[in-house]
Amino acid sequence: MKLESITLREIRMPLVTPFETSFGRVSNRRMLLVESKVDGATGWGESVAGEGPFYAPETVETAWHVLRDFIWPILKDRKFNSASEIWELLAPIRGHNMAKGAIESAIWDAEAKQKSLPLWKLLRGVRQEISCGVSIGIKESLEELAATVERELAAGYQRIKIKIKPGNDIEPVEHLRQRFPNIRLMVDANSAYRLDDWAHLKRLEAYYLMMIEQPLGWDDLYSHAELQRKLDTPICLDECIHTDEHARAAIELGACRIINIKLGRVGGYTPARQIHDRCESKQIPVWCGGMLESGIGRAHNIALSTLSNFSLPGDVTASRRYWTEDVIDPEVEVTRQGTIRVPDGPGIGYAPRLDRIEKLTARKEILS
Ligand code: OSB
Ligand code: MG
Repeated sequence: MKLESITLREIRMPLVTPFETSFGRVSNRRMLLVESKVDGATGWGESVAGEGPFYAPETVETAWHVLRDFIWPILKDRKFNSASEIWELLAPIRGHNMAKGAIESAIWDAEAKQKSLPLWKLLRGVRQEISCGVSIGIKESLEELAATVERELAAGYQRIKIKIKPGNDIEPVEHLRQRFPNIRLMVDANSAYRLDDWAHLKRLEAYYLMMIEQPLGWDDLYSHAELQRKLDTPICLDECIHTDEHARAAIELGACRIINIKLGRVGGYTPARQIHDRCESKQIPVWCGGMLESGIGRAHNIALSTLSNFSLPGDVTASRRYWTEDVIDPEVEVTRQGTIRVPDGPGIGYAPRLDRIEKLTARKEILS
């Protein structure tokens, strides 16, 4: 196989409602899409880098720079046998996983299309329907939060995750537990606490949460191990797990009992599957996180979620929760049971809407 060209596009899309986490609020998403041509087949990927370096060190700008100036020169004219070799070819570049994940996933899509196979089958996925939960941002009031939860439950979603931060944690959790005693509930702090806050975090244990996601420092495995020893509730790591080595360390240190896998955070399908397989062998369940993706990234998250150890509902949801109109056809839809039926078409199984993508494009560069 040979990569003939890549097209980088930055698209801008306003969110249906602003999304607030402990590290900030986003109303307009900027997303970098990668279109790759491999032996005549076209594959699509999305970089999940944010507008600023607040979730992870990368941004839309750094991803663009690294794709154009470092990744493209390595991959152009390079022969490879399958997309599974791309990750290793990019090993000389340290970090920049979101840039790597965007192109790596695009090449997987192209390979699947070339073989007329759904991507999830090429990846060794085992399920045709995935379970969905929702991630709900920090809200102005408890009433607004409860109304949002009510709506998502009515839509069928199987578990509720709310964002928390210091000063906005115990109260919303207590309120939701009183109102919805039996739902599967969890929280995500996006690194807003310090180990010193452990006694405060322990108060959350009164509300039987499924897990507490990423309470401490974005790269601080050791403190999470100390915290996990003090808590009965499982810690789930997100930000901390950017390599398979970090996953290994986290598991061996006892820093978490669950891992959230995001394609972009770990650099693509090859590392995502390594982490998935490692967790499976250690009986650590995983689920697929989300990064407010357009339909392209959403489609990839669906394919990833078909792997066997994705045994907990993920943050992969219907297009309409975030976008008035998505960039794929059909849009991602969720059943009344809170599941997504995995498409059976070749590649990601959703067609990019080129007309709409072109309209949303703020800049574009073709490398060939
Ligand atoms: O921590 O999972 C996170 C969104 C942006 C950055 C980080 C996170 C999130 C979400 C949203 O929780 C998940 C989604 O795409 O629905
Ligand atoms: Mg998270």
